Amino acid sequence: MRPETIYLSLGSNLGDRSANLRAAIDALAPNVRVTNISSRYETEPVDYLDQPWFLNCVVEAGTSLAPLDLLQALRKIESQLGSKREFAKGPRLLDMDILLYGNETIALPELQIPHPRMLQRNFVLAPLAEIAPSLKHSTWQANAAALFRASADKSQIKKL
Ligand code: GSY
Repeated sequence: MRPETIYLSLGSNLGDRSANLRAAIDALAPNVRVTNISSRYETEPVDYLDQPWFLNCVVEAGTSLAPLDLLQALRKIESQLGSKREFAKGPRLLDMDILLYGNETIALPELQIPHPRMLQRNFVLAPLAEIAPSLKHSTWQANAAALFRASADKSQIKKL
């Protein structure tokens, strides 16, 4: 199977956040071949506000894993690195989400692609626009750079 280009969102707001992101990126090999990594962004929490700020980045990669196998691989990395979801939307050592899988649209109970909230989140749009400004999924009205410029999200982000 020809590798698909994928985009992943990584976030951490517990422990050594920078080391957590680095360890997660390293753990993606060999099934996920990383081709580009955005800057790290210090980001204000969204959804559940009473928690520490996150360190976020976006990774571009190639993979021959099928979407659900990729999801399983990401959940395994999260758990191997010691990340536990104490409660939904709460603090976590590591969170990895599939944003895009080629130009596919997937609507399964356990996996929706494009990620359903990605266009409402500066912590995703800013790093994505940084590494793939011209990227445009067929369901989007504009490319990543324009979507970030038009973002209605007021949460703060700082590029490091
Ligand atoms: O959805 C991923 C986990 N998460 C984040 C995040 O990664 N960054 C920011 N800024 N807020 C978040 N809220 C949740 S939940």
